[in-house]
Amino acid sequence: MSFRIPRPPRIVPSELRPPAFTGRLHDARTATAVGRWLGAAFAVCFLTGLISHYLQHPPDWLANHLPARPAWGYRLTQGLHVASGLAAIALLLVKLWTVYPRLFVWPPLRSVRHALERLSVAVLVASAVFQVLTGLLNIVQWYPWPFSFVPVHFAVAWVVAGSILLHVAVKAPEISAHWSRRSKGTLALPAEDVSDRRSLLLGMGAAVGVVTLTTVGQSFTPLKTFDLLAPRHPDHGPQGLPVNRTAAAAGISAPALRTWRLDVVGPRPYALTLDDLYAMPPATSDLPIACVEGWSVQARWAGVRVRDLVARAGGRPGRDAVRVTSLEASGAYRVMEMGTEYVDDPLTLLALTLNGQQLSLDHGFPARIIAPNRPGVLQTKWVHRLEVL
Ligand SMILES: Nc1nc2c(c(=O)[nH]1)N[C@H]1C(S)=C(S)[C@@H](COP(=O)(O)O)O[C@H]1N2
Ligand SMILES: [Mo]
Repeated sequence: MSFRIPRPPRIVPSELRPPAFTGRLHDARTATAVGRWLGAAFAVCFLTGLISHYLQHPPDWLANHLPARPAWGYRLTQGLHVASGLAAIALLLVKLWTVYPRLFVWPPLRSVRHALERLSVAVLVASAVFQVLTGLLNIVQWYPWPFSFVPVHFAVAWVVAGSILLHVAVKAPEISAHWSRRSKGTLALPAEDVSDRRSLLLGMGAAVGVVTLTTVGQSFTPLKTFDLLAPRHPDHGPQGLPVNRTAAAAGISAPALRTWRLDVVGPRPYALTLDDLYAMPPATSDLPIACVEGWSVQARWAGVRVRDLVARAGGRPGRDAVRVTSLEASGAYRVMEMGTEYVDDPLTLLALTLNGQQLSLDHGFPARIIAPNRPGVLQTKWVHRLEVL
């Protein structure tokens, strides 16, 4: 028996070079075909995100012009925001796989222009990954970071949008050359790649389809049977409706409610007991709760119109905004302001019942706000004070 000790390979600089990636589908045509879908998903996500942001945090000049209709508007746009964001995760993975060999180009920096281009791609990849990841963790309400989600997610959205625009501008010649199935002037793309590319795109479509089908039922109730992966199910919760923040989490206890009064502050302030509220002209609204985290459910609410309460305090519905305060001791959603369009809308209620039953403690007993076309975070529960502004 003879042993031969293998000699260590001689390391010369040229052997430090990364592999040449002869693997298929790392070409510009595939990157373009995948990138189009990813771009579309990010565009929908960005626009619906802006809508959500400005409905939730309107600048002063906008607050009294936000439209209360269509009543289902926020339900649709936020459902799309979360669905397109989830789809973008699958699309982004495929896109990164398609282009990753470029991470190893040699020499790594050829010129100032090349360095800038690589830097812009680094910003794009980092911000896009950050954005879909923080969004995903937000819908499961897990915040393993020291910053507050909303302002950071909003700011990074602009970074993603800007770097996509820059990327598309830099790559415009390549994108246009590879836009159609028959890439212009690139005889180099092997014919056998066509069917592989089709398979890759079909696989990508299937992945997006599965992700969407197993989550979209959280907001699109006809598909709720397939809602297996979304954090919330539209039917699971007291009174057939999910609860985001429970009374216990908000520190609302039965003793505090025993002395409950609704204070309405305005030119002619007054206070009402729950019996007084039940004695007022009742109104009913069929409206969804549409959470920023993507789930939404339609329900039947009954109570007193906010505009009637405001008018009785000497406020002018259609002219005056309202500040709503919850019994909750602390918490980001304890105080909410409502622009004139919402105050004036006949669908906007101080709700006392949900689907025909008195509100449960977790849904905001004794009284909560329900208004059309507004994020769930502004549908304040355990209301004890309305202030005409
Ligand atoms: N006072 C108060 N109201 C609140 C909240 C809160 O944390 N505090 N959470 C809001 C959020 S994020 C949503 S989505 C809705 C959910 O209402 P539900 O629990 O009745 O479904 O309540 C809103 N009202
Ligand atoms: Mo929410």
